[in-house]
Amino acid sequence: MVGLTQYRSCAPERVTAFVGLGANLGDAAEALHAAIKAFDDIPLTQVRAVSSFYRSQPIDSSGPDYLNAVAELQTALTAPALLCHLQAIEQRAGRERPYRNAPRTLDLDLLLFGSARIDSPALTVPHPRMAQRAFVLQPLAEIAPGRVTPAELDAVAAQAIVRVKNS
Ligand code: A4P
Ligand code: MG
Repeated sequence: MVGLTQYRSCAPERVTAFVGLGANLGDAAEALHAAIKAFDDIPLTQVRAVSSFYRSQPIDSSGPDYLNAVAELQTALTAPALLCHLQAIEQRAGRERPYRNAPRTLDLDLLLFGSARIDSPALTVPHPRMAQRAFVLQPLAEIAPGRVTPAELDAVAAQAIVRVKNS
């Protein structure tokens, strides 16, 4: 008889991933809500938590204020496969890339993928600029306090950011 442990080892490994959402063109709140709904349709993936939405001025970018949030996903996909689905959701939201850091209808960044460290041409994880940004660290700390240290939050405390209702 095959033990339960042996069956468990056949199941795909599930990883906790954190995705940063951002938008500052069009109806940004609607874009974030639609993206969160679309995460449920990513195969082998579930939404575990979503932060409040946060409003802030563009950093190294331009245009209207941004709305940002962070979602916790559990997935059995690989990191590149998850990124591919995130990019498809961006495209469906009308994302255009006229120049670097241009205003955008929807940006989905893979912030963390378990404890993985990835440095490939198409994917860097942890996201290389997340530690510099209150609009990433504050929503991340809200849903996963263990993933952000007080020192990291202190380092971005001067960046003005307002938590807004997300319903
Ligand atoms: N890529 C590599 N690693 C990743 C990753 N971890 N997650 C590659 C997602 N993509 C990753 O991304 C360009 C390429 O990065 C992709 O082809 C992918 O293979 P992109 O989304 O086309 O371009 P981007 O969004 O301009 O780049 P990125 O790196 O997301 O920009 P940043 O540095 O995150 O800055 N101010 C406020 N207040 N709120 C914001 O949300 N966002 C930005 C974007 C600037 N200022 C902002 C905000
Ligand atoms: Mg991006």
